[in-house]
Amino acid sequence: MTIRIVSTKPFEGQKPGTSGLRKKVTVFQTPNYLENFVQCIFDSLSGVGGASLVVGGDGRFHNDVAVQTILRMAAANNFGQVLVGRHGLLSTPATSAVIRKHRAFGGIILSASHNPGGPDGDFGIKYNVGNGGPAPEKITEAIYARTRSIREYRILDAPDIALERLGTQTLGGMAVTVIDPVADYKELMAGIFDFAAIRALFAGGFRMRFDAMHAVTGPYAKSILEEELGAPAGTVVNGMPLPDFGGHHPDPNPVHAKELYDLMMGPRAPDLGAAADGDGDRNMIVGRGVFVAPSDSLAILAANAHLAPAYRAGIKGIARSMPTSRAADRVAEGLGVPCFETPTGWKFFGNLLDAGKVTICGEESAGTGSDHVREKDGIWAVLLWLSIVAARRQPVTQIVHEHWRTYGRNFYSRHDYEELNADAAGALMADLGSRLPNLVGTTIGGRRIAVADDFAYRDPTDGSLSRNQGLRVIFDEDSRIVFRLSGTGTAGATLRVYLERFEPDPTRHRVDTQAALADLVRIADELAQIRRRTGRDVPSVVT
Ligand code: VG1
Ligand code: CO
Repeated sequence: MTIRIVSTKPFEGQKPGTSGLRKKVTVFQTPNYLENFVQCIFDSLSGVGGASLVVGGDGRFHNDVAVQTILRMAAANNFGQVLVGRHGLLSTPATSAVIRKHRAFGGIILSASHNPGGPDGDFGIKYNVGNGGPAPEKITEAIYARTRSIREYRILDAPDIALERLGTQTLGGMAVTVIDPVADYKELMAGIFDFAAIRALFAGGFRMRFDAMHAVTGPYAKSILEEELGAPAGTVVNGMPLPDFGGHHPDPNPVHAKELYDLMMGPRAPDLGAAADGDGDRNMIVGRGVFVAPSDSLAILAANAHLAPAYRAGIKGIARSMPTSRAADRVAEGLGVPCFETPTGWKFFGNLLDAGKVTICGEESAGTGSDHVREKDGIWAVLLWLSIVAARRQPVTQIVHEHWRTYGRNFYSRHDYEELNADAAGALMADLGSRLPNLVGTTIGGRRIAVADDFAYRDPTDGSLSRNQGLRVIFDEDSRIVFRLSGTGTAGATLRVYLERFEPDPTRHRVDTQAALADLVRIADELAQIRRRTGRDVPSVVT
């Protein structure tokens, strides 16, 4: 087998966003497009000779082709071993777990997460480092810089690896070990949770529905919930990973997981509804008649984590992304532990977790996780919820309502304006950003602005500074509006408007979220001139 050195030219725009490089499948199918990016990853790392790499993806269209290419390139770039999930499948949190357990040098995850798949959908690739977490900005910036000067890549001329066959095969001088994508992850979960307690919960008649959205979590959920924990067959729906996710967005929210949501709001609702996204790092939790907002879920999981064995001694701290509601801050305060506010994207949690400063992390976009891996973890969140329900012997609804009574409620919603003209969206942000300093101390819609700034974050462990992480407008009486442009979309620009208002009064906790936030929605439009600048009267997605 020979190593070919292929000459190539740089592609525009191979800049990793919030979570890796995401483009249309058709872009990734352009000759050399994937190869260039993979070579730039390898070129940005030192010491890969003889090292091991983990490779897997969420099973979306093009996953199989990309995996074979990456294997051949890893062999040509002197990796010693690749661990790859059977059929090229590995969820994002499982990849993180495998990297850590096998002390791999790093990993490549093929996913565009919650974005739609199929030949006309999206594809993505991201690199994770040796701690199991997404590459920090220093590395993603080096990769991007490299994409602008790349001249050649290395690839082995070799036949495809049989990805359906467990065990070790060789590719040139490199070993390729096909692993069961679920085994290591399941073992990790068994060490964190009291499986016997959850088994007893199901044996006692507790019923749930888990919607895998035809994405990667199907095999994990079936193996853990149904086979290991005794949930009845049929608990997991849409459990077969499909290249086009059955034509849906594998995004676990009330809009895209509508069938599950409607079931949970209806008379035949089981005790718990849950769903996960394309690559298995996000989760949605719904109780009978109550949707648990992701920010609330983070706060509730943090407040109750001690009910699961791994967290029995208490948590060290909580970290949340800046736009995530401040419900978690109240729990941290109550527990007497620190709460960190980071920019959007899981890569910012890695250092805090490595330094042992925090145990639980979360984002408003339905991601929660802990120090067991360095990614958010959908199934973990479901298992922690099940543990809490089993220990407290209360329905989800009651747990949520009691939480609000104890800590107050942070009404929270995100309004997305998708596929905007990128220039118009950029101008909106630039204009608002330039006006922020003058807004402090002024009053709008009867509310006084206490803080208005462009969020910047200095990492407390390595001192690195990340600027332009979202525009914040914080009002006196504990309400807040945040404006950000998405870093994961593939068409035009997406404006995210995050709205939050704290309500201490329990008699007003059952109000509809959108009604509770209605005046903040008006203020957001007045501040940023959303309708005028984007031509949109209403957001495309409200979560
Ligand atoms: C979105 C979410 C962010 C999340 C990111 C990756 O980013 O807002 O919280 O970390 O997706 O999640 P953005 O830049 O579009 O707002 V995943 O599950 O898509 O890897
Ligand atoms: Co995801």
